[in-house]
Amino acid sequence: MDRLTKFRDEMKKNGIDAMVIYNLEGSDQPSTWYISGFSGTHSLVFISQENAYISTDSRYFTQVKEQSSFTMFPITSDKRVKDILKFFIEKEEAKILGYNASNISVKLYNSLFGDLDIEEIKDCESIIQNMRMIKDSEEIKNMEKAIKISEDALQETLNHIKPGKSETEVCARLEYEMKMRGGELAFPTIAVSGARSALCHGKPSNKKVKEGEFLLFDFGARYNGYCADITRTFSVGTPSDEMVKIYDIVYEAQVKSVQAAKAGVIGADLHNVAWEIISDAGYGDYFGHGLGHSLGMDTHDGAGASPSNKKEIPEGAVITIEPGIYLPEKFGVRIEDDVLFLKNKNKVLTNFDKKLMII
Ligand SMILES: [Mn+2]
Repeated sequence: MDRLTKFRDEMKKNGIDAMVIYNLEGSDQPSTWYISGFSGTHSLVFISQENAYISTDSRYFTQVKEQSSFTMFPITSDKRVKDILKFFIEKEEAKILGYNASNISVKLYNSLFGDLDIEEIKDCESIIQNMRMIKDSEEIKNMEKAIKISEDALQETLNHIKPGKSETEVCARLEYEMKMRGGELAFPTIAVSGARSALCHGKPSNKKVKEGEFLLFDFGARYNGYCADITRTFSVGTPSDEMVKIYDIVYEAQVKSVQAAKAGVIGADLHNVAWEIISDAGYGDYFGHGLGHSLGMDTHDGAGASPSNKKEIPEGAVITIEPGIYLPEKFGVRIEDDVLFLKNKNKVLTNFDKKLMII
């Protein structure tokens, strides 16, 4: 079944006549791209059972026709977004609308939906989120390509790391290598070393990388709309005994969690596989985040292996598995793979070696 047909089935189940997806300067670019094919940063998508429309402004008139099969209505200075939305509603006689709540600010909600001639408008973002969570083979290919770009870039970057280089420099090298291979950045790269590696989402600084420190990269390319998200922690020169000990615990937690990953597992249960190993080793207080999240057109595009997710992870989901231990003022270790959940098994999409590597 194609995406639009499936989407319309779900619209019926949710009792809506039409779905509105408004993408303002990229605010809902992934869902817009997913359902309409249009990857630009400004558009109004309107889907009813009979028709599918897309509106954009003059920056994108050529691009939208190339990318989307939806009927195009141009946004112009005398036909603003609101006028076009009213026109769609009237034309399709839509009384109950759905929209993607997370990607609309209160201000935008009021200006866009404030005085429409409709009965109801409700949050239906779960429709597209649930669909996006389950990847088809084409999507997996794009993710594998994004991962390949990322891993090749990391491999090359290792040749350029020496004590004395700053975090910013090695970060720039990694991002350059991803871009040179045709990738965009899925998110700003994390490259942190020494005590700064204990900052889970630290920003690269001008701190210089030193012998006997960890250097942690959390990074990923985006290819054709799909993201990679990988973390590797390297030892620059010989690690201390404590560094090796912590790395081994994280490594074991990561490997065991990957082994337990398969379709149907409850997100929180999978998180607990890692948490118990880390906690039994005495470091439970230093693993503060969820084990992993759904990955796709967004870096965090749905529920994953977190303590709060009591639902089963569906077949076809790609979830990151990324336990970590962060010792404040000392160092941190995280190892992250991207894992495709299948019936009774999984496929680890990342290939980069994850044993402790000394560089
Ligand atoms: Mn991640």
